[in-house]
Amino acid sequence: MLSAVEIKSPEQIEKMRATCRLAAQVLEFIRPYVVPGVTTGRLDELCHEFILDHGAYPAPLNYKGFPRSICTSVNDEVCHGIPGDRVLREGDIVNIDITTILDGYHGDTSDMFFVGEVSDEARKLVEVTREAMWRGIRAVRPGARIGDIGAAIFEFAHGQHGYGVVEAYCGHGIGREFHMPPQISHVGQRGRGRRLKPGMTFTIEPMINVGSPDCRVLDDGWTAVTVDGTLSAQSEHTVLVTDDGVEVLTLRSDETPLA
Ligand code: EYL
Ligand code: CO
Ligand code: CO
Repeated sequence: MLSAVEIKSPEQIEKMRATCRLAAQVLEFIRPYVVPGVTTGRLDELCHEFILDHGAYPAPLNYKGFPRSICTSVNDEVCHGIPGDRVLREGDIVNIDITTILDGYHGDTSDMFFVGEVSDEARKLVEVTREAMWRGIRAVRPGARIGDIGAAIFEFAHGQHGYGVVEAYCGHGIGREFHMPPQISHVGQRGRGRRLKPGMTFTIEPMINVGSPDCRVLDDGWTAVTVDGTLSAQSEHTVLVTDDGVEVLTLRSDETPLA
């Protein structure tokens, strides 16, 4: 049976706005540090400190045993890359995924970063991935269905660009818990799934591969990579269903909302 999706009260929504604003600020803060020669472990330390300095806690740390405070997923890594001694090199692309806990509420957002100059293939993948996420976000409004989100993402990323859309990992409801109902597939079918209602909060976080959509988990037990070694990209926002559409709770100042 499908478990209920929580409808946030106005007070809860204010707390979601605050934690999501902080998560967005972490991504803005870390950008200048993502340069050739930095280690993913250093990026983790910097984000960890920034989050604690703002009175919050990093949700991934010890979540199901995850050993670090952020996820850093490089090149063919799809998600859940563990920060460590890996040195970022010119031409790499890296996803940095931040989840804050502030006043008991979670805010979850990620984006791609270019390390120096990157290939045209990498740049195009990242641009299509961001636009796929925005198309999913623009499908959110009261009365729409969850399947409409993944349909918009899939039709653009696979239908128009031929990329693989990862099915193994989904967006998720979020609030007092990191992961709550509903699951948001990025390969949805229009008109399917439950209806969206004002006060729902969830993430949209498509992972898009140049080649096959299939993933495998490395021997470290966490890092998901593409089975065929092709590049993968992801971007993620936490959103609120409003009375007349959608509010992007993790929106950054460098982004154009819903253009
Ligand atoms: C930790 C737990 C296996 C995250 C998300 C960090 C990794 C691998 C078990 C989902 C699931 C982030 O929503 C997420 N990111 O947007 N696990 C996650 N972990 C982890
Ligand atoms: Co995330
Ligand atoms: Co998430």
